[in-house]
Amino acid sequence: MASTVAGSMPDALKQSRYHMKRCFARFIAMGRRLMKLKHLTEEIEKTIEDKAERTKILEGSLGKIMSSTQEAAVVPPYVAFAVRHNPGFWDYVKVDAETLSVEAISARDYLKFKEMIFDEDWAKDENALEVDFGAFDYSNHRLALSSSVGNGLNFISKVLSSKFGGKAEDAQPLLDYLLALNHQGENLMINENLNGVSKLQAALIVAEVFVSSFPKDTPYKDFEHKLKEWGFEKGWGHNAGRVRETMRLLSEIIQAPDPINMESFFSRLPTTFNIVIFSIHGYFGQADVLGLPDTGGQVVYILDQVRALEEEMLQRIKQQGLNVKPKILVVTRLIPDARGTTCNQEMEPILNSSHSHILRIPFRTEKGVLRQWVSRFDIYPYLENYAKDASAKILELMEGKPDLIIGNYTDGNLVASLLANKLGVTQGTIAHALEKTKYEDSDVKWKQFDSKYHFSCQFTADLLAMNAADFIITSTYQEIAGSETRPGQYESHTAFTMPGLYRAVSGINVFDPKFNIAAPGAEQSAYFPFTEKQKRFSAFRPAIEELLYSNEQNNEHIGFLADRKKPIIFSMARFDTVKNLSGLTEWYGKNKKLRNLVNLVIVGGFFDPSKSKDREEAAEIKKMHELIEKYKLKGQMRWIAAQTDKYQNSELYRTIADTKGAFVQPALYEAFGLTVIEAMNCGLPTFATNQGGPAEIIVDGVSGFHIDPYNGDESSKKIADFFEKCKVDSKYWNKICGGGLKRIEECYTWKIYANKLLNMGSIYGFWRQFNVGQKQAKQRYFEMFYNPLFRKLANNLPIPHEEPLPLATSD
Ligand code: UDP
Ligand code: LCN
Repeated sequence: MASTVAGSMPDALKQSRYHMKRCFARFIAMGRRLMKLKHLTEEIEKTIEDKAERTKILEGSLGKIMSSTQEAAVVPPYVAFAVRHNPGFWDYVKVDAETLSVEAISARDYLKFKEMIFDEDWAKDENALEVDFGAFDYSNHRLALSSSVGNGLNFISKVLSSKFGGKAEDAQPLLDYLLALNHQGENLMINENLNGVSKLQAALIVAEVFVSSFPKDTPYKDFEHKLKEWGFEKGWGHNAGRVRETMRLLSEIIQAPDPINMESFFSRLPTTFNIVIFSIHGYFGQADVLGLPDTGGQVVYILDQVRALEEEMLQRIKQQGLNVKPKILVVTRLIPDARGTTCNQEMEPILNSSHSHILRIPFRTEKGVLRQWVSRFDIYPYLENYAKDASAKILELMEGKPDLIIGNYTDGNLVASLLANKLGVTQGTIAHALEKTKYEDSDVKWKQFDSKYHFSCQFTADLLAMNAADFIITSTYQEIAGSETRPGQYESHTAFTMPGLYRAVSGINVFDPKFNIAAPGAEQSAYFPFTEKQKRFSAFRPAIEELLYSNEQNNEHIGFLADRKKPIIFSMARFDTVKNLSGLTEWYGKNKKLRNLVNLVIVGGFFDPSKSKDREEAAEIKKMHELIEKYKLKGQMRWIAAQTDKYQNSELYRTIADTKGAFVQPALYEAFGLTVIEAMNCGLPTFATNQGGPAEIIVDGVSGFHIDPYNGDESSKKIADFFEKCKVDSKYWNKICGGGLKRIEECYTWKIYANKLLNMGSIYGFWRQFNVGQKQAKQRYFEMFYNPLFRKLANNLPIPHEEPLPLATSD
């Protein structure tokens, strides 16, 4: 696309040439550097001192370009700008600071400018390694509008409709796909007798008339025989009514397809009986694990997801008229030193499911099985062996290949890619939280971060997996393409560079129809409104009373609440830096008004930093102790160690609602934020970070509030204002509570999710065959990077010595 900025910027600069020359002189005066929007604005403010003049310039076309600028790479005499004028749409230009001439440049050249700041030799190396996944985008199947991003399923249904829209023979790929459908070698839907589109078409007409002669609820077995003679197999429906509808759908698709019929036909196909879900790091269990390091929402999400998927699969299989038991395996890591959890057991049935299990496979090194927990940042050297071991076990337990493999987070997604490539199975990925955008400039400054976080491995694995995947599930739009002002997590992988390692000139395209938004829910049998008195888990009341109000200071709680009459503001999270629980404590400590109005309760971590093996957790614990001392919070604040019982936690949210309190989610960045929807489900007004998913979940001022984690004073004021307003307007608290509940009902339930995901499995299973050339080329490219690059990086990571884990306080 032609650069719109290169077109408009010269005129814009010309209009205020005098000031701009001075601004640019200032930009380059400090030599090479990377400037963010805030730096550019500061420099402009310093240069153009006259406020009226400055406002005039910034409100004009130049201001518009500047405000869309994400960053600028200064390499005198040039300043190269990366301008994002809409989600997913980027322009790159370089401006000569002396002459103010403007030239459009490619993403590749822009990245080179950036590299000049951090590693000049690499930038100038003509043979520096470039990654270009875009080179394999043979088809033009790309969305064009920012507003359509994340709607891949719908788009693919439209493309397929247009492909089958002409002659009947166009439907040959669909016929081939149907012919290949089977369950353990037994044909489904049709057999070889119907091996031509016109044969199928004619047979459908006869069969539909035949089936229509039976009452709708006639079971399939009563007319199965005749259909089989004509070449039809099981799978069309459990009774005459359903079979007829499915046949009609296919006839209409062959005659003149439309996207709605297409999606509904694929949703009926018997394609998915066995699903493998990888979630490797952390402690994956059903009790006593939440809040342990690296163990949070992903575990909750997957267990709820599995139950919803199983229910949906059982319903579909029944409606297909089949007698098949679905199988879902959640494949995770077996941790011998399991800290009192079940993570050292190989198999565990998933509670409230009938056909789903957790399968645990240990990490194997040359010295044997690794006993201790490993941080998600250090996990890479084990994954290849893990994939091999998992593959053998899965094939054995499922008695064959799965129909769908879903990965979770970087480690699970990489292993899912390795396995899906090897077995030729449809693959979906879920990031939960891509790490790259959480740390500013983590790509270009990767060398600074690498010893601690191993981003070289992580970003490479992410890139490989997102390209290998047939479809990508996200929880929100912002995860893919961000917001007006902030790039999305996937978008940040479009073009980036890690000088000395590789330059990704085309990493991922957010307009790729593989992206789909399917938001999770919260299990409503646990998270229901505080007003539903008869359902409440009253058995937990004494324990919660103890947790919140007992004066004792022990291993489970410190601090106390002297004034029980005050409402409580509550937060709960893993003790990662990014969760910013210490930030919230500091805001509270500093804001006298807020301290007068409410008490603070924090749930997370434990109290002895020396007992944490997780770097960030230990630092956060220390900081919390310091803040409690500094602001003398004892008496107004209660810090409770991580809580692992979901039902008790749900009652805790409701108890906070009883105090007419609020939930606060202050994260510096939150990919989605399950606690936000848990709190909202319980009817608790919620203040959540404007950085990431919660900004999309909550409509500010209607279903809760947004807060800016980088502006603590403003955020704590907003919370205090809310409680003041509640004092004068007795209905206000209920209004926000009701707004939150309404929002949840409309958008965040597991039923909607499971239906969408199974539809994706079915349609993308066909789509990958439809685009087999591109798929194979990408797979080869994947191998080319995996073998010499990723493997080498992963094998450089240290393997820890065997050593006993320190006892956890919560054990
Ligand atoms: N959680 C918990 N106990 C704790 C901390 C968190 O049960 O001490 C649960 C919380 O209720 C939620 C999940 O862990 O279900 C955290 O998910 P979220 O999406 O908020 O954050 P993540 O930890 O995945 O980054
Ligand atoms: C990981 C996170 O960090 C959260 O933002 C999500 O809610 C959670 O996974 C579930 O997807």
